[in-house]
Amino acid sequence: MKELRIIGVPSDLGQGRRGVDMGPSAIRYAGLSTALEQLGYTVKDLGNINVPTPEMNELNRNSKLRYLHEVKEVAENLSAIIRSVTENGHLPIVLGGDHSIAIGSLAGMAQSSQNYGVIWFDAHGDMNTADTTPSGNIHGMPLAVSLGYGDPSLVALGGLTQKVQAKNVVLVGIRSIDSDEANLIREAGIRCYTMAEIDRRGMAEVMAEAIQIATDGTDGIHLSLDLDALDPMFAPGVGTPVNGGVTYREGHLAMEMLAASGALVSVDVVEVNPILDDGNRTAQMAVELVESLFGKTVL
Ligand code: HAR
Ligand code: MN
Ligand code: MN
Ligand code: MN
Repeated sequence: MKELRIIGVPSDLGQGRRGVDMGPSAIRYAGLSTALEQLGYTVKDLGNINVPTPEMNELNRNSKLRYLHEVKEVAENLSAIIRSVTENGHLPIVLGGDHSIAIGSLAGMAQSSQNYGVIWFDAHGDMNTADTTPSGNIHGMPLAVSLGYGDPSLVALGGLTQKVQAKNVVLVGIRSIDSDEANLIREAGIRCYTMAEIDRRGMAEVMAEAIQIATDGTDGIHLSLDLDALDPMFAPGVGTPVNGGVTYREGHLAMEMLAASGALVSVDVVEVNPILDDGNRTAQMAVELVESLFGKTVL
């Protein structure tokens, strides 16, 4: 089995509420490395990449896309690390930070000439562009950027303008989409499994299809796991909670099915905000989900 590499990206530049920069610490504190070692993996934690804090007053917080320049630099740095991790044959686990960091994860995976699909596990579509964003927050845009839509400097990051093919991308857990964002999801042609569809068909059927789509003609799956996909009952420590989310067992079932697929090539764990949490529950939930993702079973 592949060795695992943990990379922390303490960014809160892509969204509006402070504290998500402490996500990597909270997830480490919840015991991520030890849990993975107990499953038999060799794990190396590469530490955090350097991220400017919003208090640094030379930052251009007034651009239409908030902290555009800094978000781009962070994504560039992350993409280079991802690339070296995968080229050494290891599997990257990226700890956020807000979801804007996935721009760097997907750019890094694309640069290492990996032909991969994406499962975007989220309450939100993250398919806004500069034209459709209601907030200017880049964490609402990373999937659009990775598909080639939006700010040209973000889209161009890492050379290739498209980091993944729309036909291999699925959204799972969706229940909050802005109206113009919905148009782009349709136009791009990505499969969107809303909570309503999960309710009706069940998570098992939905994930079986999602894995099929993400592996069709690819070498593996990148999972971008936004903790706000989970119902706030199980993951209260996130900046943009939305009721009616994925339950504890549905979340684990999804991760267990991904583990069984053997197709996982990389993962982001994002949007954990310990300041908004109840104790460290959301980071603990993240660690438990990652355990299932890497093969933890009862027997
Ligand atoms: N759609 C809204 C926006 O673009 C809210 C996005 C919230 N995003 C996340 N990531 N928490 O999924 O501003
Ligand atoms: Mn600079
Ligand atoms: Mn997200
Ligand atoms: Mn979200």
